[in-house]
Amino acid sequence: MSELLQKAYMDQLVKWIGRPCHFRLLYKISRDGCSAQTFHQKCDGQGPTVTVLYNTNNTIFGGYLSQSWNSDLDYINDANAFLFRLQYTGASNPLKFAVSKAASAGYGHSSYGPTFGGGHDIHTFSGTINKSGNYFPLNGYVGEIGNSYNLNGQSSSTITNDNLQVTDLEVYRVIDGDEQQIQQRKMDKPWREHTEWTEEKMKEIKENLLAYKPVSETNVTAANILLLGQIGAGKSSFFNSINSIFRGKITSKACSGSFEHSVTTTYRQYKIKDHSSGKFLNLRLCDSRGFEEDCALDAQEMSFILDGNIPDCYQQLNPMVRFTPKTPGYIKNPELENKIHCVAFVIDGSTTDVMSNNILQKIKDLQISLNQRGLPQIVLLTKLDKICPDVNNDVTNTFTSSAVCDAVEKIAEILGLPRAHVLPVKNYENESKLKTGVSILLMEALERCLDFADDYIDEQLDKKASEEKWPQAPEESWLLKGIRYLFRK
Ligand SMILES: Nc1nc2c(ncn2[C@@H]2O[C@H](COP(=O)(O)OP(=O)(O)OP(=O)(O)O)[C@@H](O)[C@H]2O)c(=O)[nH]1
Ligand SMILES: [Mg+2]
Repeated sequence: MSELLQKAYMDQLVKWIGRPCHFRLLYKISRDGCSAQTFHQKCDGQGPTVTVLYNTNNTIFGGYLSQSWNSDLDYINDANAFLFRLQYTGASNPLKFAVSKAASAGYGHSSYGPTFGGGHDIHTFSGTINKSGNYFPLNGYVGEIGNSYNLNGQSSSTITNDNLQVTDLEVYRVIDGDEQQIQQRKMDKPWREHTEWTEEKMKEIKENLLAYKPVSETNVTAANILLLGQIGAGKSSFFNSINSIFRGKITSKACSGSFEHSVTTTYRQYKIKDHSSGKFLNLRLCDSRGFEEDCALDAQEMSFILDGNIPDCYQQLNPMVRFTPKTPGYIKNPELENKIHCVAFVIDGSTTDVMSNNILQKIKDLQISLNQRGLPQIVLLTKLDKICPDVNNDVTNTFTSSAVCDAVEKIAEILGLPRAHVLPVKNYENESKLKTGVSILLMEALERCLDFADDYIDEQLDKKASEEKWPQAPEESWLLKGIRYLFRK
């Protein structure tokens, strides 16, 4: 994703606003599309906001309103509003322009993007603007700047270069309080019940996992859990972390890291071996290529993975080369044993605020085919340590951290899943030794995946039993179909 306001500029805005506050991104045209409708959907009624424009001269400017945006076709009265310039033609050059006519500080119009001042001082755009090359040619104007704001000797050209070709436009909600303090805010009561964080508890969960067998009355020997999500979200690290726990030391069997393209290029159905007993757990963690911003998901390939047609170790090297029934290794008649039994979306908890629409759409499209198959979905919310400094110090603070609670609620809402389906985890990534708390959180998440997988396997058995009891009507012959067609009303 392109621009995101630099910390130094955020600090400058906090100084101008004049009270401890921080920012949460509400709307970003490069992510959400440039349309007045979307702007109002995301920003109306959200309280104080900062609007930031980044033009192709490398100038950053915008405006602050302490009152909410609305679509009332009326001016917004705001004595605290101001316009600002943060950077001019590539160089940091911050200036604040206080409102001079508070009664017309902003203008709320359902067909307009963010608009400041009577006249208007800054009218960003109206309707919908399509991207042209690497910028959005906004159809508003900045030539009237100075009508409702005091320009202190500056002009539209020294504030904006008279240029409304922007690489991005962002609107941030201004939230009272210092971010660090808010992130560290401890809740009086845990937001989710959690038992103990003891060594005994860890052993107990480990034993439960070792004793796990998929629901009886099937020939399914292992539950298949598919890890899906954006590149770099921590899919391979989740497998490595679980593997480390049963290995008794930190290992990194699956390649992990941060690159522009997915580090994982081979579809793997990893088994996990408990090194103290030499036994394998009755589950497979299926690790796959990460979703990429500019690369379409191959729906057919995904169906093959879900339905168990794709073998272990299939190279997903080139997303342009499709897997077909002719590809060597294709499993023609997969059994329930080969199918995926639970899907775990692995989502980087530190990016829930800036997840692109593109990636979200990919997940939502996928959810449709998962729902059609009745496949249970879970979210493994990773990188908790990056969401909350307290959790970074000690993961046993996870369930009293308001920042983690917010992230869980947010992702549950975005994906339309119950909050209980979102499981916060911290992968082993920087540790040299196993830690009780980290392992408990990871293993509890795995236990939940297995519960869900069991539900699915059970449901498939029920379905099969009722199909055997009530066989489906045989397919109508073409002759009958033809007769029915001829005599239809
Ligand atoms: N701080 C922190 N970093 C993590 C966590 N989980 C994973 N990482 C780091 O995030 C980066 C990406 O992790 P991977 O496990 O390779 O991510 P992936 O989802 O498998 O990515 P692709 O295979 O590229 O699709 C690595 O540098 C990991 O060390 C976590 O819980 N906390
Ligand atoms: Mg990976």
